[in-house]
Amino acid sequence: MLPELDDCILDHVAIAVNDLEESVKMYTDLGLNFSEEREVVEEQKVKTAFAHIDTNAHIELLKATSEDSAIQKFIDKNGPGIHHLCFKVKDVVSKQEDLLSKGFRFIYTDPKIGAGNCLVNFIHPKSTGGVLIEISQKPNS
Ligand code: CMX
Repeated sequence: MLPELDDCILDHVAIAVNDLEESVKMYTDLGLNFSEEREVVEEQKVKTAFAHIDTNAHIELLKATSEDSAIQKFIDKNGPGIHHLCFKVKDVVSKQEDLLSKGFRFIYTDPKIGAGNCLVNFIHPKSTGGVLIEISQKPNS
């Protein structure tokens, strides 16, 4: 049974890449269907490309737009690869409060605007067993 929207629903798996269009081509060859849209998210210092993989979930390719981007730091340390999981939540502020009360550590004190004008925050990988997790609220939801 699908979870209610109050629960976490997989929204995307994000992959850090060195070359956005080369990676779009590779995943397109694998059979993914990318939107033509490319978004620069200034706040996160990234350029993104999205492909639907089912009704809810996407693959997000992330290219750093600056040397001090979290994505560039990740690639410098690990090389390209899976960077984070993102779960869609109904209310990011109340989800963050709930998770803080359960001991999770967040990167930002308050959520920020992310790709697609979503309101987002990230759970530190040190409090999730090594997986960076984004929670995201769609605009006007
Ligand atoms: N997944 C798992 N572990 C990660 C990680 C990732 N994506 N990125 C870093 N880490 C690890 C580091 O390797 C380090 O591990 P060790 O201490 O064992 O070496 C640890 O987390 C903490 O590292 P840090 O030095 O405290 O912090 P970093 O400078 O490496 O930054 C993080 C890590 C998560 C705080 C930073 O990447 C961040 O603020 N992320 C949130 C924002 C973001 O990722 N933006 C890009 C995506 C934007 C989008 O999707 O639109």
